[in-house]
Amino acid sequence: MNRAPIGNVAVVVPAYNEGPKISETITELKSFFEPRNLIIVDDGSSDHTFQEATATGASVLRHPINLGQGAALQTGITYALSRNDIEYILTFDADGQHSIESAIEMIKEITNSNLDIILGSRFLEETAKNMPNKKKLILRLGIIFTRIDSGLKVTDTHNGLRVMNRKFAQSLSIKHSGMAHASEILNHIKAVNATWKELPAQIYYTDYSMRKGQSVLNAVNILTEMMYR
Ligand SMILES: Nc1nc2c(ncn2[C@@H]2O[C@H](COP(=O)(O)OP(=O)(O)OP(=O)(O)O)[C@@H](O)[C@H]2O)c(=O)[nH]1
Ligand SMILES: [Mg+2]
Repeated sequence: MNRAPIGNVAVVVPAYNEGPKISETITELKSFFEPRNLIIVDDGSSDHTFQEATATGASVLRHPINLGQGAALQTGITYALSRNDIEYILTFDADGQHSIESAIEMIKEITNSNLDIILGSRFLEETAKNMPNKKKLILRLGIIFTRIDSGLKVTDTHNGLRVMNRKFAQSLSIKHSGMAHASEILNHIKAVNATWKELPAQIYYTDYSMRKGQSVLNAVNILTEMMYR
């Protein structure tokens, strides 16, 4: 794979208490992106996430208190848009679950098309490694709800791997500070009639990500947050 730095893409990485993993995630991203284009948003972590991220030379922003993944993404996107050289924004999780190879494919596709946004999907192909069955079931229910709610025929929901062009990012203003922002983005695609597609996203379920990740109870919270917005 070509490892020349990709100049006009900013990578927004929301990070909350990812001290054990953040350095590794950024180091991998640095093989493909210039460090200044890696925008890490430390979401009020109480561990050493900020120090670890800063030591890598990436651009690190910090929320003084924990605001949630949606708020962290919006902070990163706003900062990326303040840079005139940025044409595309990739969102990429800090916890090591996302695959750079999938992200690069998505970037290639968006730069060679006139799509506004490309969404990573765990279900387009079987690309979710070791996903627990309980999680699969919850996500399947979430997808049905999301299809009805957004009117988009998506095959996945609440997947943090996506790439958008500048125009779409400028039109977006994430209001849901927590995890329901993913549905908000889909609703926004519909609202502004954006051009979109999904591409397969390899997602790794590791002991670390599962210890830290979203619980089943939180899936119910997200649904409730979406219904009463
Ligand atoms: N849980 C959580 N994550 C946050 C927050 N702010 C930023 N993040 C980051 O958002 C990314 C996704 O969070 P996860 O909790 O792993 O959510 P997920 O990947 O959708 O869910 P899992 O598949 O269960 O891991 C990670 O990089 C987190 O560090 C927050 O307030 N809470
Ligand atoms: Mg995760």
